[in-house]
Amino acid sequence: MTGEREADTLERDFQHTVDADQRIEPRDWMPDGYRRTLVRQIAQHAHSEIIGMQPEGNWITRAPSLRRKAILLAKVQDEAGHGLYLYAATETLGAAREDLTQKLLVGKQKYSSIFNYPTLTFADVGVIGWLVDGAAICNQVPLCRTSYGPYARAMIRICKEESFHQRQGYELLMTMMGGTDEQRAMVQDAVNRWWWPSLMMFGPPDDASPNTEQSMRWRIKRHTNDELRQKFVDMTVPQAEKLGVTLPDPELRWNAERGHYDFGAPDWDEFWQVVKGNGPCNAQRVAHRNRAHEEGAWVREAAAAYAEKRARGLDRLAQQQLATGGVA
Ligand code: FAQ
Repeated sequence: MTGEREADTLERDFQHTVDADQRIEPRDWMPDGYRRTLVRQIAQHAHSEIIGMQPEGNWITRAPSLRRKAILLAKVQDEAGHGLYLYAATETLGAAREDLTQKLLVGKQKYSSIFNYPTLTFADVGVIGWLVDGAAICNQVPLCRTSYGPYARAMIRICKEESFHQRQGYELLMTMMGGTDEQRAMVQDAVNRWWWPSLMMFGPPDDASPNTEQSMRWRIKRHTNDELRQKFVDMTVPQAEKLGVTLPDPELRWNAERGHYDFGAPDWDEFWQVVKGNGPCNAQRVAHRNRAHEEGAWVREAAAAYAEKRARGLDRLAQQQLATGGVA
């Protein structure tokens, strides 16, 4: 009985902290469900960054100039960095990175649906920067105020880099749109292929999103999937006009009454197929990640051997210092 009362008090205090917009830190008490939800979301996010290196990585060796190659290399490296910050955030919740990596490799944990589409031309690199990073920013800026401290702090740095990524994508597309008719057609074709998958990145509609309500109560999520999708559309339509491309949605129009753009519904059957592993590139992405993991085994072994050697050396040094009374 006392235990139950204690648990109630802990839960009430926890919710007070969250409602007061204060951060929960790793050593604070938290409900098991809160911890589980965070590990699920942050791990999926980390996996998305790591798998998300593949579609653009596909173009590094074929970038049309040294400048474009250097920019693309830096962007793809940033994505690896984001994955690492995020795995580190899950570790503060007691998750083991090896365990999460394993779950990604065997398909037990998800990553964003968007990375299961192919990158057919170099215009796709620009469109990923513009639309995919643009959608990522819309979704992730509110996460800088998410209730779990380490996740919120990781997101601040990630968002700064994502904004830069979005601008490089838009700049690339502006350059292509100022080029030949063929280049303009490549941009339009890439926009046609990436628009709907970008809208799907925000997750299912609110009435089909099982996690939103609780995640909003815990202030892990600050907005619903549909709210963020609307924000993205409102932000992107004027950018598309300036760029000179058409967004492939006949229902897209300004609604003065709502003060927002109306837009059509993505194909949710396609979304769930991709989430279930049946998208155009799911098998390829996971197979590639498994191959890279196997090929990187020697790096992990070497790093572990070095860490062990260093720890032994430090241990010896400490013993010597003890023996000499701290005089080297
Ligand atoms: N893809 O109840 P909800 C990036 C799953 S990073 C696959 O609404 P929730 C950077 C969902 O997990 C992109 N699965 O779920 C970059 C759940 O399944 P579960 C990643 C999805 O968590 C740019 C089920 O459906 N960003 O782009 C998707 O409340 C360029 C029901 O959904 C993040 O991860 C999806 N799109 O809301 C890198 C941001 N949507 O777990 C390279 C953080 C939903 O119960 C190049 N995450 N599902 O089995 C979030 O904000 C949320 O987790 C949502 C989903 C909004 C994604």
